[in-house]
Amino acid sequence: MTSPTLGIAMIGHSFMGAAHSQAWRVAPRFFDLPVRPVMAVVCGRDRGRAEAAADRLGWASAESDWKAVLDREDVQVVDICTPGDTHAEIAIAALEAGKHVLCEKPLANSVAEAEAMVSVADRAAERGVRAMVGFSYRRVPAISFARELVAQGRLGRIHHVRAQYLQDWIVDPAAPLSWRLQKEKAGSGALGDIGAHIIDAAQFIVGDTIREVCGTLETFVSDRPLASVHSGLSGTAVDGGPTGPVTVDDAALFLARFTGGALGSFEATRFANGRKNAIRIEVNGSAGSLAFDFEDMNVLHYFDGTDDAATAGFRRIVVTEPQHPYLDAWWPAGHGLGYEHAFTHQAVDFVRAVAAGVGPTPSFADGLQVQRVLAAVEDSAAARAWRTT
Ligand code: SOE
Repeated sequence: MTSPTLGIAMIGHSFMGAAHSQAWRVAPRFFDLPVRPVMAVVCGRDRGRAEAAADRLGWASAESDWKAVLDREDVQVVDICTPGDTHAEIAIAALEAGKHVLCEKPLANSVAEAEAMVSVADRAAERGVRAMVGFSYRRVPAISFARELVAQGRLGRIHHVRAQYLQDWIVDPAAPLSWRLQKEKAGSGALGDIGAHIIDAAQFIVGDTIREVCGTLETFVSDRPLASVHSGLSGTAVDGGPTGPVTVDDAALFLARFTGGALGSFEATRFANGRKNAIRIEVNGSAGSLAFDFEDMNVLHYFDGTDDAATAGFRRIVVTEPQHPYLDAWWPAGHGLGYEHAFTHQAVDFVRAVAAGVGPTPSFADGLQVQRVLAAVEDSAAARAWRTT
C-alpha cells in the first residue's frame, strides 16, 4: 500500500531553501512518517534560477509567482524561506488558501505583522490548517535534551540563563550590503536574525518566557558596497562600486528577566571575529547547570549539584545515544549529527503534527512572543531603559 502524501511548495531557494530542501528530501528516508512529503514545487522570482534550483535541490517543478502555487492541488504545505519582508503576505495568503505553513524565523519584520499572522493562523486552525515558525535550533538533539533535563527538575529552580550567538561574516567593512543588512527587508540585524534564535532556544530549554529586557544595539560599519552578486550569506561587491547605508544593528546585547524569576543575558553579534556560528547557552539552577556550544553541537555539559563535592564536575554528555531526542533514526552512538539535521527534525515534527491534526510548535503565537521580545529590546535600546515584552 502506498502512503498518503503531503505536497510541499517552497518559496525561496537560497541558503535556507537549500537547508529546507535537504530536510524534505531526507526526512521520509530516515524517519517513519504517517504521510510522505513530496517536493512538488520550488518558487523564486526568476524562473531560470528557480528551475535550476529545482534541478539542484530535488524539486519536481518550478514557479516564478508564489501566488500560483496556492492554486495548485498538488500543494498542501507552503514552506516560506524568503526574507522577512514577505513572510506575512505569503503566510496569510497561504493559510487563507487552506495550505499548512512552515515559515522561517523571525516570524515577521514587526509585531503588527506577526499579530496579523497569528490571528489568521488561529482562524485557519479551526479548519484544521496548521502553522509553524522555523526556529530550527530547538531540534538540535543536545538542545532538545537540555529541555528534557530541565523539565525533569534536574536543575531545580532556574537562576541564570546566559546565551550568545556569535558570527563574524560581516566583520570586513568590504562585505556587501546584502538583504540581511537592510531594515526594510530583514526587520532588524543580528538581533532578529540570530538573537531571535537564542531567545527561542533559551526559552525552550527553561520552559519559561522573557518578560522584561534592557538592551543596547550597535552598528559598527554604517555604509557598505552594494552587492553585485547575491550568493551565500554575504554575496560579492564590485571594488570601488556604489555603496549604501546599513540600516540594521550589527550587534545586540540585552539583559532579561524571565517570568519565573531567572535572570538572563543575551548577546547576538556578526562581529565576533573568528566565531562562525557559535551558539552558547548556559543555564544555572539550584540543583545543577547545563552548558551547550553549537561549535561542539553533539555535546551537552551537565553539572549535577547533588554529586559528592569531591568528585563533582561538569559531565560531558555525548548526545548521540538512541535514547536521546531524534537519535534512534540516525547513526550508531558516537556518529554525530550536523547543522542540517535540525531542519530534518523540524520537517519530521511538522509532518507528524499535520498528520495528527494537532498544532505544531513553535506556533505562530510563539513566533509573535519572540517578536515582542525583539521589539522590546529595540525600544529599550532607543530609550536606554527597561521595557516589558
Ligand atoms: C545568518 O546569520 C544565518 O544564516 C541565519 O539567518 C540563520 O538563521 C542561522 O541558522 C545561521 O546564520
